[in-house]
Amino acid sequence: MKLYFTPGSCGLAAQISLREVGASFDLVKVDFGTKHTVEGDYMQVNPKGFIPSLKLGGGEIITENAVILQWIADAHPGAKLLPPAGTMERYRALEWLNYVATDLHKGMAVMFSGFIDGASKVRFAEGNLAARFEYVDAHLALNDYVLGDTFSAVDGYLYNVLRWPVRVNVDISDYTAIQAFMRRMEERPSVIAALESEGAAAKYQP
Ligand SMILES: N[C@@H](CCC(=O)N[C@@H](CS)C(=O)NCC(=O)O)C(=O)O
Repeated sequence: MKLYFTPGSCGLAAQISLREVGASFDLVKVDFGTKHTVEGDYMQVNPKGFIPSLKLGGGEIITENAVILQWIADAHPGAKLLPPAGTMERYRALEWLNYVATDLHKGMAVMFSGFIDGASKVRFAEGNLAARFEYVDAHLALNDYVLGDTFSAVDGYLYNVLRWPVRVNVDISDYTAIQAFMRRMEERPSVIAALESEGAAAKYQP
């Protein structure tokens, strides 16, 4: 199995889950600018040009973070990374996965965009993102992990995305439940190893 990723971006979530289930995988680094890897043209792997992609042993390629995370969970049911398919708990987990993928991940992507000027980004952060962080913070004030008491695939994705605000000058240091969540996540061997493999700072700095 191969995980195509770029350090510091949204491939961290899949890597955390792969490590949580004890999967054996290789990391293939994608150059954002050239869309190339050591193997050649990344567009042949994922014509959308996005990371992450997960290439399975049989050659099938899965794209889209929220789908990759579901595949990892479903292929390793013993790890209980997501509730079983068909249950109401699974739909609750999917609500969160979708929220992280759309409102948070793609919301944060606005802040990295080269097409949007600085003043617009500030307005967007204050007028849109702040409410998303407040919602997550209020939820985490009542729950150690997104789905309750135990870690799930959603947590790795949320952790991944919440490492980004500081990089775009969005201050989330006052969200105390989010800060506690980040520290909790950084105690997990999967997170420590994934950060190390990306050459990322081991600790999230608010
Ligand atoms: N819909 C995709 C989006 C993934 C995505 O936005 N990936 C970003 C990194 S976090 C990317 O590959 N950006 C490359 C680029 O914009 O050139 C998913 O949910 O997996």
